[in-house]
Amino acid sequence: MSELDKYKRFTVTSALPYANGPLHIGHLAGAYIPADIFVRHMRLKKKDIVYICGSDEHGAAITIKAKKEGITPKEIIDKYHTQIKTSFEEFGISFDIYHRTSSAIHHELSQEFFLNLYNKGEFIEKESEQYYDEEFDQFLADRYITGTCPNCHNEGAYGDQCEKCGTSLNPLDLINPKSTLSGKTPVLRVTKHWYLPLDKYQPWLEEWLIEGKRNKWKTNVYGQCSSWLKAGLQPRSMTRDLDWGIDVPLDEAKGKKLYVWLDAPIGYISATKQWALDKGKDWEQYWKKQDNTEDDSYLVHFIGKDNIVFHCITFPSILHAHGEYILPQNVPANEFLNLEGDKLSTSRNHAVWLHEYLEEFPGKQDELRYVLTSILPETSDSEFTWKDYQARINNELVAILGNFVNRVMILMHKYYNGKVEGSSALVDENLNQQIAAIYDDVEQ
Ligand code: B3M
Ligand code: ZN
Repeated sequence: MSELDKYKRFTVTSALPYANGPLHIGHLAGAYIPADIFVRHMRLKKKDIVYICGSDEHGAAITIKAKKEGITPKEIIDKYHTQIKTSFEEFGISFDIYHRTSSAIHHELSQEFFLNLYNKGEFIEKESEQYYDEEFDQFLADRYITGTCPNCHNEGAYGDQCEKCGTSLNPLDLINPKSTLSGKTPVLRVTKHWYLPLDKYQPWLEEWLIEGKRNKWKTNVYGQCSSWLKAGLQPRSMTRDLDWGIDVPLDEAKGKKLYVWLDAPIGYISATKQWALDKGKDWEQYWKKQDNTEDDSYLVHFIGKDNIVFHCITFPSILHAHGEYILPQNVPANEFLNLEGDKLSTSRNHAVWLHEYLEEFPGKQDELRYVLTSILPETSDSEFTWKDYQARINNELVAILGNFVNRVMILMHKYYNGKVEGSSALVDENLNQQIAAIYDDVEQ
């Protein structure tokens, strides 16, 4: 028995990967294998469960990649959505639906959420000065501006972060800023945006999260959330001056798009809607509060540690402000997986790419799943090496598991005509109890 057994339904999500590049082993170990294990376990227990994922197809992550490859954002998302979906299928990640945020059903639901909060007067409307590229005639998203880091003087810092010293930045903090579009120095122009008042939700977050999740959430997740709340939350802009994304559904916001982190988590809900339409189910049972009773659906988000703030603070605040939705019961974020002594890195091509693994080790998906499961970075960063991969497969899968199965088969054939019959009544009672206890341990 686990404490989860009291819930009627389970809504399980894995982070929506950006459709701007292939997947690597770090993705699998962070948010997909752990969720898939949980979901398969709950399905074996005959639970009512839905496992949701899809491609995140908006934001500067997509437009920057399109510019790099010299094709349109639409071509980028179509290309990588297909590749990512295939990799997940090949590795047996058993989503009930793998959806996409470019779909009409998702655009509509995201706009509905924005309007719900707008009509309640939740947003703060604010004009501020932001960098503008006069040659390209557009405002510059944080990632479109580079300059010198005021902290460590690295010359290639981005508008939102210096990757060298890790400091989180504002574009206006950069010394000698340059547009990555034209290479020129951008100018400041006034623009209007709609901000989510996270400071206003802070007292509620202290109660729901800091009080309510103490000793319930993983310490790495709880610790990060506490330090943000301790530092004090600030309003966060939910709109952007971008030409790719979901339109802000207001006349006065022509040409503006929803901030990608407003729409992406809503992608979990729109994907559930699509799944329910396809399967004749009621999506609201998996997402909305039912009859004012205690939550009877258990919502859990599997993510990597870089997404904690959005899943533990921003998205719950949006759901809370909306009012009709359940909140995540748990957000078991994993730390990072390193490769051969170094951080996984897309830009330096330091990764084991899933599509390449599938070509070079055909039919060996379970071997990789086994090794990654053994080293999941659940409490701290962990390390993948090919030597360890080889040793775990040879010594554990082949020698221990293979040998165990082989012996059982031999004894079964020798003494029981190759059939497993009878019942646990034939087994020593003490041994039966030990077996049951192991099952509980494993479940915990
Ligand atoms: N696409 C960020 C990432 O891939 C983002 C996650 C969205 S989950 C709603 O790390
Ligand atoms: Zn720096």
